[in-house]
Amino acid sequence: DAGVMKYKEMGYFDLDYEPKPTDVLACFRVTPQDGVDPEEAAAAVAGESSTATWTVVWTDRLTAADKYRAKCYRIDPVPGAPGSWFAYIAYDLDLFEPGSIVNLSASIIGNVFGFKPLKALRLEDMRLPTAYVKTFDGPATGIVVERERLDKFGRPLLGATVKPKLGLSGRNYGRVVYEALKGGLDFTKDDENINSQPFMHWRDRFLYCMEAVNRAQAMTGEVKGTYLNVSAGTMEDMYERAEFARQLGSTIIMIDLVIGYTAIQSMSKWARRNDMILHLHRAGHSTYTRQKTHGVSFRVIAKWMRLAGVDHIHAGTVVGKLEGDPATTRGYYDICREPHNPLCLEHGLFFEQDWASLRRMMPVASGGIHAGQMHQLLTLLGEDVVLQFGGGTIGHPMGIAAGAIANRVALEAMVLARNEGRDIMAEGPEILQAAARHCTPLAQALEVWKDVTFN
Ligand code: CAP
Ligand code: MG
Repeated sequence: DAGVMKYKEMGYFDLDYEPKPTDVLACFRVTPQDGVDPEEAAAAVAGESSTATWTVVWTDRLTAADKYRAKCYRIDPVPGAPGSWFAYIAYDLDLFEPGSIVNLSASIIGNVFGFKPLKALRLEDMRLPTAYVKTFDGPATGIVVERERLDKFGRPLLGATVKPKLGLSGRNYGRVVYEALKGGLDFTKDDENINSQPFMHWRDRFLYCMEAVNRAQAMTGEVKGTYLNVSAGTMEDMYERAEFARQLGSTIIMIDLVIGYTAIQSMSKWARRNDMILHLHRAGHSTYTRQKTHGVSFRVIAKWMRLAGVDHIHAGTVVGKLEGDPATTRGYYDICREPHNPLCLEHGLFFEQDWASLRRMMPVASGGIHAGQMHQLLTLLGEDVVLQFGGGTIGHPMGIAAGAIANRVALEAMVLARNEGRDIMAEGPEILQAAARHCTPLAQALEVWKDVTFN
């Protein structure tokens, strides 16, 4: 019954409160049930995500309640969406255990999303104060060191997810990796649901993949990598797999978001100790990031992951098969790559955020992209990004190596044109066609996928 809510009266709503530089700030999109006062609903969100229960408790007076209570300090109607409000809430730093995403998330998204007086609730963004950011190590490797280890500069990196997703045996899987790397890709990658199934034990996959990496390196004289997915049912299994990848000389390992925040932080610490690049596939995120009125924005997940310390993170493509508009995606990329994010509502950034020297994450663009989109990808996503073509490499009519050649030539032609000062967005198709006159695999790729757009 909404009538019993007295969160405002209990001090969880204070428009005069000025957030301290050390406060953790959150912006929620609140959609109250019909008849519920929006200010009361916003105060309830502050209450439930900090100290409150549904009634005053006797022990309240045994705490510094004024300090521990979160406060809704600002509330604005959501433009163009009657019935929804952006509620800004401040939390004292003392409410959070240092260096623990699990503790942060247990507070901020722990109970409050199921609260009856709310029709829907979405965590839009957070400001993490420097004092809190500094309790995390951040990415183990970061963009600068990754480029140095790979000896690759001045262009996006190229990758491919091995397809079909499931069912290849270890030996055939290794063949795909070899062909793709030999053709010109920098990386190949396990898919999110490749672990240790009956058709391919993880140890076989690692052995065949690393054999492919070593042969491709010898063949091309370039550093190559393959993201070995170490995600597993227990930490013990994950450490064992990561350790084996290290022994085989892999530069990079992969984890899935679904392993959970604690496991991600543990793997990040392992990666830091072992000089390993850590790739994160955001498997599962759309279950709670996609709806505009309910859930958690991916920008919040990206911020948490930079704290937790992954080096690569899937962050969208704009032009591919998966949901994502240009302005919002730009916001995600800025969270990954910038030392400091100014407030920018157009890109969905509700707060200024300083990263306090935490290393930068390499965003990964993946999902339904192909060589014919190279000008769009470079223009929209910039240079510090991994462009990953799964179907767009392995689906090439002349084979996997041809698919890789097509992507590498398209990329290099585009970077060259950009460096010559040409407007690649406008002239992109022309630049690709010109390059394709000297590269049959590219000509074939442009022809087969010419009509493939997902917009
Ligand atoms: C891409 C992919 C990736 C998604 C993840 C897939 O394959 O392997 O999992 O791109 O999405 O299974 O769809 P293709 P996101 O290159 O063949 O499309 O990066 O947005 O998290
Ligand atoms: Mg996949």
